[in-house]
Amino acid sequence: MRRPSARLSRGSLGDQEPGQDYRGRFANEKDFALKPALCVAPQTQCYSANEHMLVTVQQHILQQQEDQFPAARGNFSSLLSGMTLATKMIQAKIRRAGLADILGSAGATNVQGEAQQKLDVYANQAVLHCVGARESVALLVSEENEEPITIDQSPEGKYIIVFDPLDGSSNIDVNVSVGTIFSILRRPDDVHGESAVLQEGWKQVAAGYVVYGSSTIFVYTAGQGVFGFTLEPEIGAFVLSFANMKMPMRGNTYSTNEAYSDTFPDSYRTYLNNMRSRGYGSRYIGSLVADFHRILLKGGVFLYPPTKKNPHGKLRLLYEANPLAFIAEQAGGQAVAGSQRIMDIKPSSIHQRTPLVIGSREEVIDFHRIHSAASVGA
Ligand code: AFP
Repeated sequence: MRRPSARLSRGSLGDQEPGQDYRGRFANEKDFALKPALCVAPQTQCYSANEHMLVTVQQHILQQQEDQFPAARGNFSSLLSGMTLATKMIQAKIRRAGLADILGSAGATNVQGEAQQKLDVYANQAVLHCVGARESVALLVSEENEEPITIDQSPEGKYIIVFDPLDGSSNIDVNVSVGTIFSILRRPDDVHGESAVLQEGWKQVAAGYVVYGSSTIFVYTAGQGVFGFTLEPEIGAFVLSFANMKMPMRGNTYSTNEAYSDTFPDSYRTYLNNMRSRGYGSRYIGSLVADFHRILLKGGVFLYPPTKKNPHGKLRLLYEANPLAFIAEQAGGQAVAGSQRIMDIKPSSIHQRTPLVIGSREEVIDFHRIHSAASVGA
């Protein structure tokens, strides 16, 4: 793939990424100090879009990196800017669903054996096009492609982008929120192809998602807190709307496909019964990004357990569970697969599935306690 020169101005993050010291830690409570103009709050702070004080996602990333990595070359921020461009293209198509011929099946199945929607195909092409052309990309891994796509095998190819271009796509035809999820990894020296991608989640350099809902929101972490930006349609830019996002320690809802609960392992059923007996409500959209976004803002827990149909869980470790786990932990929450922290799982294949329990810290601790007791008793 031919790439244009994409070097950004001095001061953005390039060779140096945010700290990668996530090994063995459940929650990273580090606070991140931004310049006063961005006004960090200990709790998630909502910004109303004030035209005199707009902070775009690009400005925000550059400002973060200027403070932390003054010698950086801009490669990393260029990657994130490629993602925001792709997601703006995707959202523009989604907003025209029903007007243009973009609803329905594309007539093929993807590597997961799932029917590809026309918008799945478009979203995949948009990300491949916008991110693949950026300098420093070594490999791209998409839910929609069986094999990793090699872009640059030279030492200049430093980053691996793993993504689900359109999560929840079976919901598009009925006008329900969908999303894009991505994770950025550093390619280990002299390692190429699939083995370069098979890294534990704690090695992620950055992760994020976009939820195409009543508004379009971009949420990302580069290991220094979680920040949310709302697409301002008038100017076509993502504008800072949630600074230093923190997930509430508890919520009052759980999110799972209860239709499968008869086939959940006992510990998951015990945990659900426990929550019901404490008066919890249920909310399930069936679009992971949308379900997660609600939990990030309001607290609670999302569960996709092993089921009879999917004994290893349904969700994908590398481009669904890991990026959301990174964001959850950065926001003070947690994410596990049974008794194992999601970000400690060593992947064995790029499309590997995993069970997932993710959400507020206290909720996941409750689950973990019940699950561990059941394992000991078994
Ligand atoms: P689709 O992309 O095929 O709609 O799948 C969405 C998804 O991967 C994830 O976004 C949901 O949380 C989960 O599947 C829903 O699965 P169930 O339909 O089995 O509840």
